[in-house]
Amino acid sequence: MKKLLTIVLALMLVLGMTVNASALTVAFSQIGQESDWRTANTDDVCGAVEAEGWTLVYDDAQQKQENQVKALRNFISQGVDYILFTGVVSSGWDEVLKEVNEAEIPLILLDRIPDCADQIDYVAAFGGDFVEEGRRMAYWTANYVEKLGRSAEELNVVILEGTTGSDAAIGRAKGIAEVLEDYPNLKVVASQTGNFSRAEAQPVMESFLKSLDKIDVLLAHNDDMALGAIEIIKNAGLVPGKDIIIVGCDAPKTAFDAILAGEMNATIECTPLYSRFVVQTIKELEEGKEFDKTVIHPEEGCFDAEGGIVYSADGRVSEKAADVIADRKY
Ligand code: GYE
Repeated sequence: MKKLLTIVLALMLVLGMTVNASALTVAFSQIGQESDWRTANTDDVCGAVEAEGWTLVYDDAQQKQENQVKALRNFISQGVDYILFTGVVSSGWDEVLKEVNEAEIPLILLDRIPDCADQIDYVAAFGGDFVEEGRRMAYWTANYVEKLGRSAEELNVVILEGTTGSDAAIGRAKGIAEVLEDYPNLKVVASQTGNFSRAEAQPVMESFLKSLDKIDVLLAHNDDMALGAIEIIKNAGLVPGKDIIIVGCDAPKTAFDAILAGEMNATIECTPLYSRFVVQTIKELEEGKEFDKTVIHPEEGCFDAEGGIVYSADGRVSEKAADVIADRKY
């Protein structure tokens, strides 16, 4: 009899906990599906929310700000418990995020942080350090060029930019420009958006190749655009990774494959794996913990074929892609 009671009590406890946990509804306003990074980010965050037994309300805005605004207003009228938000562009969110605040729904900012972040309330924020990622792309390139013994040569650089007006593209452009100022031999001869997408980067790369006599370096704001450009470079009869030094950003497995194939030279890491922060934050908020209003940037590395290239002002050194590819999670 006592044993039965213990089992019933234990069952009630388990059920009680499950009921409580699944009572949470977590909404996620996602940008779209433009890249390997984005797919990994969606899978990671949505998978983790569901694995916790929480109800997920997911919206894919298909790169449109107005769709995100609509989604946020829907989340408010549904009375969700948490909102996860990343903005396709950085400006124009003031009004709708204030509405989220007025509805007193805890807001967790992920990835691209809106430029009005200081004027609104959010409970936690986790995003990439995009300016630093841009700097790293340029540092790696300058040091690689030096290793090749080409520092005295004038090299033409083209840039494939991310989505115009997005935090990630603005930051990376800024970081690249800042560092390249110190390397006048690396001359930016063209810079245009490829919207963070393989397909959209291809015609841009094609037009670069048609209009410029010589391209020595391609800096792509993400690896998808670098991978798209690699095909175009091959079609033009050039050897990617040799005739043109190619550096991207994100570090998904697809970029590692290109590095191992010798077609791409380096990738600066930008992790899409935010679920570990999201789940822990929500659990801690549920327990009453408060967070500082600050944006947390995850630790990130840089990967290339040989390793050993300095890629940051504080002397960080790249790792060999072949050594870490087996453990890549995205
Ligand atoms: O680099 C790119 C994606 O915002 C950091 O968006 C993200 C960027 C990422 O589509 O691949």
